[in-house]
Amino acid sequence: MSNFVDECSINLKGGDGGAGCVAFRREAHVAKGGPDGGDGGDGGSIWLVADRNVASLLAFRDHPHRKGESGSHGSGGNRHGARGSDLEVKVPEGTVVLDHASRAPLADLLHHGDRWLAAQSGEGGRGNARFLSNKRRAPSFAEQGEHGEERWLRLELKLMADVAIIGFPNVGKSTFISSVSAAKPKIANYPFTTLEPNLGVVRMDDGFEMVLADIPGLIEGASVGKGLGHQFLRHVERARVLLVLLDLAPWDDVSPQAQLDVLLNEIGSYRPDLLERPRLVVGSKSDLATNDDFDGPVISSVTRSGLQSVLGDLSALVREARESTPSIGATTLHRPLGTEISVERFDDGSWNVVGRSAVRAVALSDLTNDEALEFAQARLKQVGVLTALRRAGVTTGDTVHIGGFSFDYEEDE
Ligand SMILES: Nc1nc2c(ncn2[C@@H]2O[C@H](COP(=O)(O)OP(=O)(O)OP(=O)(O)O)[C@@H](O)[C@H]2O)c(=O)[nH]1
Ligand SMILES: [Mg+2]
Repeated sequence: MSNFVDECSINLKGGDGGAGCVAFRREAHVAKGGPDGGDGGDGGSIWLVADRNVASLLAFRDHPHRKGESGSHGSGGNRHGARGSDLEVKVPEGTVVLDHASRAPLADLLHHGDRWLAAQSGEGGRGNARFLSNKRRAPSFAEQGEHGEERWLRLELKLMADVAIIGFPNVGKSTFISSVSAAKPKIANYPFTTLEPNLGVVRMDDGFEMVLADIPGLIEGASVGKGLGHQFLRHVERARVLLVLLDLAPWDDVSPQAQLDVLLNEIGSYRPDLLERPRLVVGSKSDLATNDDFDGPVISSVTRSGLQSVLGDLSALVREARESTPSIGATTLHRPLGTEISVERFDDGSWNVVGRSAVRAVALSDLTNDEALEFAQARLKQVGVLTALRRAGVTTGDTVHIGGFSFDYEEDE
C-alpha cells in the first residue's frame, strides 16, 4: 500500500545577505571624506510550517525548489540594504523532515503552526564605515554578503484520509475517486473490484487539499467479518468525514434508503461513535436513476454532473472538522547552527577549512587589497583558524582553501 506514504525531496536555499558598501562622504574641501558605506541587509530564512489546510506533498513533486529572498546591498550615506523577508513553506500536519543523504529524522511537524528553520539565511556584509579605526582612517574594503544555506531535504508523510468513501460494492466509489483526483484504482462492473483502500488527493481551486480514501465495498454483516468490509473499517475509523455513496441504478430492488440503513447499521455496530462523524450522503450513477425517491445530492461520475458541488460540500465539512480538532500549542523546533571550525585534507595535499566564521573572515569585497588582506588574516587568527590548521599539521607552502579563497600557508603568521 505504497500510496499511503507520500514523500518528496525538496531543495531549499536561504536568501543571501547583501554586500556591504565601500563609499566615502563627499565634502566640499576634502578629496575623500570619512567612510560611509552602509551594511548589506540580511537574507530571508526558510521555515517549514505545518498547516492543516495542506493535505499532501503533491505541490513539491514537480516544483522542489524554494528560495529565500536576498537582502539588498548597502549603499553610500550609511544606507543599509533592506532585509529579505522570510519564506514560510507550508507542509501538511504530520510531515517528517529527514536528512536527504542519511535519512536521519531532523524534525517532526505534527500540529498546525509547528515550525522549523530549514534553511538559514546569509548575513548582510558590513560596509566600510564599520572598519574605521585609528589605524585605518579610510578603509577601502567591505564585507561581502554571506551565502544563504542550501540543502536538500526529504519529506515524508503518512497520509491520513480526510474522507472515507463507503458504500455497497459496485456503486461507483472507485469511479468517483478517479474522476476527482489523480488516483487510478481498478474499476469494473462487478462487486469487490477494490481489494484495498486507494487514496486520492483532491485540490480545490483555492489550493485547499483533502485526501479521499476509496474503501472496499461494505455488505450486510461486514462488521462481523463478511465480505471485505471488516478489515477496512479500520481505515474508516481514522477519517474525519464519511462520504456515503448510494447506488441510484436499480439492482435487486435495494432502494437507496435500504442501502443507507444497512451501511449505518454496519459502521455503528463496528464502532458506535462512527455514527457521530460528519457525513454526506450522496446518490451515485444519477444518469442511470429510474425513480426519484432519493432527495439528497446526486452525482454521475460518468457525465460529471454534481461532482463539483459534492466536492464543495465535502471540503466544507473537512475544513470544519479540521478546525474543531483541538490545536496543541504550536512549537518552534530549533536546530543547532554549525559554528565550529573544522579542517579537512584533500587528496592533492591541500587543506580545506569549513565553518561559518572562517568563511566570513575572508569574504571581503577585495582581497587583492593589502589592507583587506591584513584584516582577513587578523580575523582568521581571532576565530581560531590558524590554531586549527596548525593542529591539523599544515606546513609552510601548503595550499589552504576557505570558501572561495585560497592562499599558501606561511609558518610565521
Ligand atoms: N452509468 C454510470 N456508471 C457508473 C458510474 N459510476 C460508476 N459506474 C460503473 O459502475 C461500475 C462499478 O464502478 P466502481 O467504481 O468499480 O465501483 P466500486 O464502488 O468501486 O466497486 P467495488 O470496488 O467493487 O466496491 C463500473 O462498471 C463503472 O463504470 C456512473 O456515475 N454512471
Ligand atoms: Mg472499487
